[in-house]
Amino acid sequence: MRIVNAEVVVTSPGRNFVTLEITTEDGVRGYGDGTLNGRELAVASYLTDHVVPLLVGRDAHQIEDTWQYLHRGAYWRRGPVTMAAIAAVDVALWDIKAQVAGLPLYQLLGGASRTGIRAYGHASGRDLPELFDSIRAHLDEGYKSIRIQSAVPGLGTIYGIGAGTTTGGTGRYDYEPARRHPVPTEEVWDTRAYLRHLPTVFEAVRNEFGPELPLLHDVHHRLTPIQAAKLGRSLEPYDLFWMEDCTPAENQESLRLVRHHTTTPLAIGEVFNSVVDYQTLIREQLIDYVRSAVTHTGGISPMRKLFDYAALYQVKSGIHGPTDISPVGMAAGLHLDLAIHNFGIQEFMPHSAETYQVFPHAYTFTDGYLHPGETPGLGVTLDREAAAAFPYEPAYLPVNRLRDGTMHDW
Ligand code: CS2
Ligand code: MG
Repeated sequence: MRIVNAEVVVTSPGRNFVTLEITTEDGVRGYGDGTLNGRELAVASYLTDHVVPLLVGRDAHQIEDTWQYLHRGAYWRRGPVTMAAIAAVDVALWDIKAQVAGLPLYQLLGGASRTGIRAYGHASGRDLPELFDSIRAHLDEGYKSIRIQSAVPGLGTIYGIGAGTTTGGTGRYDYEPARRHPVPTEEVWDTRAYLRHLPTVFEAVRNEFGPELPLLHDVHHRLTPIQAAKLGRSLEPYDLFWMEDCTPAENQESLRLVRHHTTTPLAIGEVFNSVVDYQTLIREQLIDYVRSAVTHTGGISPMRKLFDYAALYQVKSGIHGPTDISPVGMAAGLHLDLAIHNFGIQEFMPHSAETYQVFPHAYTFTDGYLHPGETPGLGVTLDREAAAAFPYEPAYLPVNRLRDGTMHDW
């Protein structure tokens, strides 16, 4: 089934997205997400200038060979731009294969291993009353697990604090980290203030909402290994579902120090691009959840291998699902979530109405559980006309500096 066309569509309904549309000689269209927040045009160019010319004429059924062709054939392997581009191709081809088979994609991945996909939502607050309101609003939306992010007294804007934390009935709060600004905005960080404040927030949340509600927190790469060990230990009384990205994990061995000092479960990997990035972390049981997104890890083909490797060590999935993963990328993750055995949890930050107008989709969120739907293929399409109404706008993620001006991890 020859590929006769492949096009890259860049659109910005509320935020920027990069989507690859592949068309076969039989008129079947498949979609793949190549969105890399704040670097979108790099992936669009990689696809348009270097990959699309290689796709036309290929057999759309040869997914694994195409993956290897783009991965090994590039000579320059891995990295966020390359892997987002390859992911867009891989997912579009899986979408096509499932459409041709007349089955929802999860059926090609081994069928359903559960009836629904447990999701977690993002609650945050500039103070406790606002945080409690945000938690209640998410519980009202049906979420059964909640990520907690809090402002830190004495610091201005920090990661994860939504401008408007009440959902207003959409299950979404308007926190979009990438700002439409000619240069990145700068935030100020103080680790000691954060380490003093966060345990008091979790104590208050447990006192207010009780011991059962699964609570998650994203440290967002900001601590040294010993600081992460200290935080993990100080949060143990509050029984977190996970503490995420507690320290930059390029140095995988640094997690040995964290693991040595705390039993708080650890989730890592949203900035990783391949199974290689996890090798020591998984083999030495240094993490409990794999946070990769399909879009940033080369697609469904390598993600299946990653989850199979993780399963050997009882490590579970925790697929990354913020709004900078498009509905196409979200759907790809949901099909995997439904099929794999070692499923843990799925992040779900709903998109805006504008985004859903551009990306009609079959997946649903009901009473705290997601489902990819039963539509053949991925179950998401791209409305080209609607997409054209939202042209690309430059946007950057913020950067972070310590009080003395030193660059720090955002
Ligand atoms: C975050 C992301 O959802 C998360 O866990 O770490 O929101 C992250 O900040 C963005 O994806 C960056 O683009
Ligand atoms: Mg994160």
